[in-house]
Amino acid sequence: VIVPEKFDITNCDREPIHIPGLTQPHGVLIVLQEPELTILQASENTKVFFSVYPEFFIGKHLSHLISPEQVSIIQDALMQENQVFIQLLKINQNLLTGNEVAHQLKSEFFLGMLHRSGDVLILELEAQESRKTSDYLENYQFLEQAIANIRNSTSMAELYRNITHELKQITQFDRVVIYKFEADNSGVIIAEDKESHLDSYLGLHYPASDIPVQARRLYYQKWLRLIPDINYQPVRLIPTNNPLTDTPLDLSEAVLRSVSPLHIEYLQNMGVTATVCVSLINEKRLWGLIACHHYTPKNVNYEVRKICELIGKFASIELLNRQERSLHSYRQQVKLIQEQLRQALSDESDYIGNVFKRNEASLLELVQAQGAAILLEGQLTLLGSTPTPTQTQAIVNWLMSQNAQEIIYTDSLPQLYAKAKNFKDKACGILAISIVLNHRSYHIIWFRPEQIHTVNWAGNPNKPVSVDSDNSLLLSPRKSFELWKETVKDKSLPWQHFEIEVAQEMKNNLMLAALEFSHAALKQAA
Ligand code: BLA
Repeated sequence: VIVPEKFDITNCDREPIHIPGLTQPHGVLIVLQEPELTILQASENTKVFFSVYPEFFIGKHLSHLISPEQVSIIQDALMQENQVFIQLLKINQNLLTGNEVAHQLKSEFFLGMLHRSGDVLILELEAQESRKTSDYLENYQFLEQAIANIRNSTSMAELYRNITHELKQITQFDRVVIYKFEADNSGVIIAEDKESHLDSYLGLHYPASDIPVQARRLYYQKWLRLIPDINYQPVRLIPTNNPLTDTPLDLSEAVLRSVSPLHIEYLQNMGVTATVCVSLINEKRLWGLIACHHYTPKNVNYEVRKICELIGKFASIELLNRQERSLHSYRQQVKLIQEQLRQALSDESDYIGNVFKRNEASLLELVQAQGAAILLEGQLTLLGSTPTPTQTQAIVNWLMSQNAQEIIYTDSLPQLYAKAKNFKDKACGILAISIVLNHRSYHIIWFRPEQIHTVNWAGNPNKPVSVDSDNSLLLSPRKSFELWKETVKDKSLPWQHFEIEVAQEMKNNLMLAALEFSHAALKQAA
């Protein structure tokens, strides 16, 4: 007997969330074998929706459940694409005569959604109030306006705000946030639209473990997830495994996939009752999520979900475009600054340290540093937020003892050089270029503070939930925040690849400065 693995806070990245063997109860899931359309499995709640137990029709043809006309609609749909929207499936009333009658049906009309999973076909049915479909034109107009608003945003901040605003408008949820993944897969809330009585989450950070790796992988594949009521009773699949292969059913693409209980507990601790989450995908990576929260049960229908998904897809493209544009303009800006510095250095007759001092903002901006030190033959110039001169000199000595490579950078100086713990609020990350010319050394060192000191506490991380007993809150934003603080301890924001390239280029300028400097010194000596 294989004892199933229990998943908790220590091993949640191993939970196979794509094969829970369970569904959410707000619809019916039916597994079909192609091409005959024999029913292989079904969610147990067919009893609730159709007044029949799955055992009654498993192994039989789909036409035992729905009318032959509807079966042929499905067959036609299968000729076209994997994911097809089928309207208004009507349950075959013949099935019910004799035992329970038609008025026992939870609904007469269903929306059918089809997709393939491995070798089987999954048909998901959602009860509809009527035969009426939604107003196409109204949806189209909303979408057109939403896309225009997103597109016309004049800054990144406005773009993020507009995305949350549009999702809030269409879902009517209490809170919508954008959760952006950092390079280390931790996350930060960078935009929010919410009901005014709610506390803000803006600026809050969470560790990578809050959205484990297999979940991130799944969300890269599937654009939207939905939990209309987190206090749901999961529904079993009958039978649990595909009877032909005895393998679990992959529900990655299923709307009704039952969600990890660990995530449910987290949402409970946050006080959230319903969620919709849309992925933001940046070329080859899950860039972020648009997370919508509601504090009472709330479902969103197929059309709204499709609109959310489309906004997510459009926003993803827009984000990518703008990122490329801003990288491009950063590169232009860097070129300009480099040129200015070069000019200034070659024109100046006075001490070069002063040149850098006059151009302090430019020098720091080059690599997004908070401070810098320039050391030319023992003369030290400090710019912005830096350690003391003595501490800086000690860093330089340490750098020189490192067999002075061309360029040294780290986002955790305290790990390499223990004394840095004392000034990590100024210099936790360093990026250093050094030149040794005629036995003299020249250095530029950029500093970044420990990350925790750069966080802008717009929200209150100590109070996102009102419950106070700590044990029950192992899975909660507060614990997460503590964990995140641990993971970024002794760390600055990492140096980006292109920033290191910029430093490399700056080395040429430093070389120029060093040459000038030694010429001037020679002249003075003569
Ligand atoms: C999933 N966790 C998620 C998701 C979010 C968060 C947004 C994705 C849900 C979706 O797309 O449908 C986390 N939600 C947050 C955070 C905020 C928020 C940080 O609103 C802040 C405002 N979660 C944990 C821990 C574990 C964990 C410690 O915090 C594991 C021990 C697990 N989270 C976990 C799992 C999933 C998840 C397994 C996947 C749920 C699923 O799709 O089945």
